[in-house]
Amino acid sequence: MSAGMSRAMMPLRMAIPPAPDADSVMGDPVPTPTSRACGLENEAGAGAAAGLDHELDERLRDEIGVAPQRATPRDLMRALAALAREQLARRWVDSDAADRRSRVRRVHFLCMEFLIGRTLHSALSALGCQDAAARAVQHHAALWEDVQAQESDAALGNGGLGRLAACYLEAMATLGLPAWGYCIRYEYGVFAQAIQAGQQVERPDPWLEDGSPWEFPRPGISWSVGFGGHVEPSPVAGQPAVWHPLVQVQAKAYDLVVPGYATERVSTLRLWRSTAPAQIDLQAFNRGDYARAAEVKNAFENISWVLYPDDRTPAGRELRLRQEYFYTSATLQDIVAGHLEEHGSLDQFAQHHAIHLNDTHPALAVAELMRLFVDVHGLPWQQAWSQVRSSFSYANHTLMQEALETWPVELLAQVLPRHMEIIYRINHAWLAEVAQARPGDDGVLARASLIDETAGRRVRMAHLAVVGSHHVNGVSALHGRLMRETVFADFAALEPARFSHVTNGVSPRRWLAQCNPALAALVDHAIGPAWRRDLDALLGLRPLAEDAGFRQRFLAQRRAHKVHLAGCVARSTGLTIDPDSLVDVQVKRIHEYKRQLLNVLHVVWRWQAIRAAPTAGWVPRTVVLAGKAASGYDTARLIVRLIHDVAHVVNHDPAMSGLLRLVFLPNYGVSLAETIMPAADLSEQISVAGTEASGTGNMKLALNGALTLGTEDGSTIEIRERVGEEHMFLFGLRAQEVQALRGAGYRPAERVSADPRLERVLDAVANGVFCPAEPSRYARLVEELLQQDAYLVLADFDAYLAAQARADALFRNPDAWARRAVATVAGMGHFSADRAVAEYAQRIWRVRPAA
Ligand code: 26Q
Repeated sequence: MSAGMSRAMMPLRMAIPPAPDADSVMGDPVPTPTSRACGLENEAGAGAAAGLDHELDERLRDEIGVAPQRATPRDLMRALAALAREQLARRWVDSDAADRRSRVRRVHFLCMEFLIGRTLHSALSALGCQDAAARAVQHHAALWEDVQAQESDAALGNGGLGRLAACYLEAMATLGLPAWGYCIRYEYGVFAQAIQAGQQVERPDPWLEDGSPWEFPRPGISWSVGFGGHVEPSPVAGQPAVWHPLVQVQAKAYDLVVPGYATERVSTLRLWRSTAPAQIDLQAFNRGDYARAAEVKNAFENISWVLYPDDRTPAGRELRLRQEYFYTSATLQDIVAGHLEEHGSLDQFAQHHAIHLNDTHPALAVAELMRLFVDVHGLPWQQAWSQVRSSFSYANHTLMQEALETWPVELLAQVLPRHMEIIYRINHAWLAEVAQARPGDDGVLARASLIDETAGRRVRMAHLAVVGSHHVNGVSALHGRLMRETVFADFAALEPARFSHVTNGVSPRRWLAQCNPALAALVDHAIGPAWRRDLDALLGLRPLAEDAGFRQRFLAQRRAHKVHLAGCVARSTGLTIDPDSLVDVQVKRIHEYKRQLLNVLHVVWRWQAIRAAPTAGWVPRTVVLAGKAASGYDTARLIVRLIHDVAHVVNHDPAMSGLLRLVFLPNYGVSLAETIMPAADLSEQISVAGTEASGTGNMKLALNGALTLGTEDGSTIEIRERVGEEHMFLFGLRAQEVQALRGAGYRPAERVSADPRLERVLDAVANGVFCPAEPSRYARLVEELLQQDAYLVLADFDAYLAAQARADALFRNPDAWARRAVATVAGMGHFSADRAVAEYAQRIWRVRPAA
C-alpha cells in the first residue's frame, strides 16, 4: 500500500465503541463520526482528501487501466471499490482474529434471502472517507450519484425478509457482534422487472456478470453436499446409519464483506455456490445411460443459479428443496469443522454457536446437524439433541397459510432419505413428550406432529424449526401474539416461555444517513450525529416540531428530494410529476393481502370524483406504487396491469392535470427504495389487519418523515405507540374485528349496494373503462371482490377514503403537516436494527461483542 493510501483511506483513530457491559449489548451511546466529519477530515483535513485524489488516480491507472482524466463513472466506481476493498479485507482479518482470541459465542444467521443492495457508500462511510471520495469524484467531473449508480444491487432476495437480514448483518457488525450470514450465491438474483404494454415482464439479473468488488472467493473452503441414494441401516439399533447419496454436489464459499458503522468490525456474508457433482450417477454412466447421467448432472448443477425458482411446478419445488438443503448443509459442515478446528471436541458446541433460522427455509438444519453429530461424529442421540436444541433459534416471518412450508414425505424421503429417518425419530420423541403432557388428547398429537396427515403426508417445516429450537420469535408484538394463538398455539400452550417477539428494525445508516443526506444534515445540525448509533437520540427533535424555522428547513429538504424523485420518474416512465403535490407512496411486493388493489380503487374514486366536481378544491396528489409480483402469482400480475391501465387513463385525462397522477415505478429494489423513501409525504401501510407480520417499509418511510396512512397491523401498531396516533391516519378493521367479521359471515356484495361510490368504482373496473380493447380484463378481479373479498378490500373502503380525506385536509396546511412529520421522525428511534439485534443478542442468542 502506498503512503498516499495509508493517509487517505485509513481512518486514523476511528472511534471504536467501548465493549458494552454484560447487561447491555448496545452500550452507552458513543459519540459517532458523521460521514463528513469522521476519520480522514478530522485527522488530516484537506491533505487527506488530496491523498485520496492521488490514490484514486493511481488505482485508475494501475488497476483499472485507464488514464485518470478519461475515467468514466464506471471506472471511478471500480477504483473506489478497489480502494475500499483493500481496507475492508484488513479489517476482516482483524475481526476474525478478535473472535478467535475472545472465544465468544458467535451468531450464524441462516437465511435464503439477503437483499444487500449496493455497498460502495456504506463501505466508504465505514472507512470514514465518503465525502472525500465524493469530492475526488467531482475532480473527475463526475457526479457522485452517477458513480454510485454503476454498482449493481446485490439482490439476493424478494422482499422484507431479505432486506431485514441485510440490515441485521450490518447492525451486528456495528454492535461488534461476531456474526456470519449464510445464503446461496445465486448467479441470478430476483428478476429485474420491466413493464411492456402495461404488464410485468421478468428479465434475468446477472448481477455477478462483471464480478463484485465486495466478493472474496475462498477456494480452500468447499463442502460436499449429498442428495438421494439410500441409507444403510445400522446393524445395532440406535447406532449411526450410513447414508450413500446418489450424487455429491460441491458447495464453494464466496464471502461478501459487510462493514459496520463507526467500528473496525465487519460481518461476513458467506455465499455458497454449487458446482458440478464430483461424482454423477456412476451406475447410469457405466450402464451407458448417458442421458440419465446428464439429466442428474443438470438437475444438481443448477442449484445456485437463481433465487427461488417458480414453485408452481413439481420440478421447481424440488429444486427449491435442494437449494434449502444445499446451503444449510454446507453452512453446518462449515460451522462444525470450524468448531472442531478451534475447540477440538463437540462437547460444548452450543456454548460457542447461536444458529438462527430466519424463517423455515433453512429448517432442515435441525435434521442435518443431528446427522452430522450422530452419523458423522458419533455423538449419542440424546447428547446430540440437547446440543442441537441449545444452538438453534427460529424467527417466523409470515402467518400466511400458503407461505408455511411443507414437503411431501415421499419427496423428502427420495431427496434426503437419511433426513427423513431423522425427522421421524425426532417426531417420535416429540410426540411422546406431547402425549405425556396431554394424555388422551389425540387432536393435539395430530396438530403438533411434524407430519401433517390431513392431505397426503407432508413434513411441516415450521414445526421442525420449533421443535429443534430453544426459542421462537415473531417480528412484531401483534404477530408474536397471533403466532402464539394460531399456528403455534399447541406448542405455546406446552412451553409458553419459548415464544416471544422481537419487533423488526432498520439500519439508520442506510435508511436515513445514506438515502437522505439532506435530512441527515438537518438532524446533525439540530441534535448532533449520535443518532446514527443511537437512534433514540432522535427524540431530541421533538421540541423542534414546534420551531417554525426548523419546520421550514425540514420542508425545504423534503422538496429537494421530491424534485429528485420527479427526475427519476421522468427518466423511467416519461411522466411529469409535481413536486409540490402530495406524494402518496405504496412500495412493497405486490400481494393481495397488502391490498394495492384498495389503493387503486381509491385512485379510481378520486378520478371519478374530480371529474364530477373539478373545482372542489382538490389537493394535488401523486400516487406512487412500486413492487414486483411473483412470476407465478397471476392475481398479483393482474393488479400490476390494472395499475397501469388506470394510470394510462388518469394520466391522459386533461381534467386531472395538476390534480392527480398515478405512477408505477418499475423494478423496485433496494436502490430505488433509497430514492423513494426520502420523497414520500404519505406512507401507505394498508394490509388487512393480522396479515403483515411486521413490515419494515413502514419504518423506512416514517424515519424519512412520511406520515403513515395505515391499518392497525404488524409493527404499524408499535409505530403508533411511539409516534402518537394523532400524527398518523389510521383506519379500518382491527385484527380482532377482521376475525369477528369473517366468523359472522362476511357478505361483500352488501357493501357495494350500500355505497354508491364503491358501486361506481367497481363498475368502471369491471366494465372495461380502463381497458376498452378488452373490456372483461378485470371482470374476474371484481367478481372475486363481490363473491369473496378474501382480504376485505370492500369492508375497509369507506374508512380508507375517510383517512385519505384527513390526509388531504392536513396537507392543505404545509406547516401543520411539517409539525407532524418532524414529530414522526422524532418518535422512530425504537425501530433501529441496532435495538432489534441487541434484543436478539441478549434474550435469544445470548451473545456479546468480541473484545
Ligand atoms: C415459502 C414456501 C414456498 C415458496 C416460497 C416461500 C416463501 C418465500 C418467501 C415464504 C416466505 C417468504 C418471505 C417472507 C417475507 O418476506 N416476510 C416478510 O418479512 C418481513 C421481515 O420480518 C416482515 O416485515 C414482513 O411483514 C413479512 O411479510
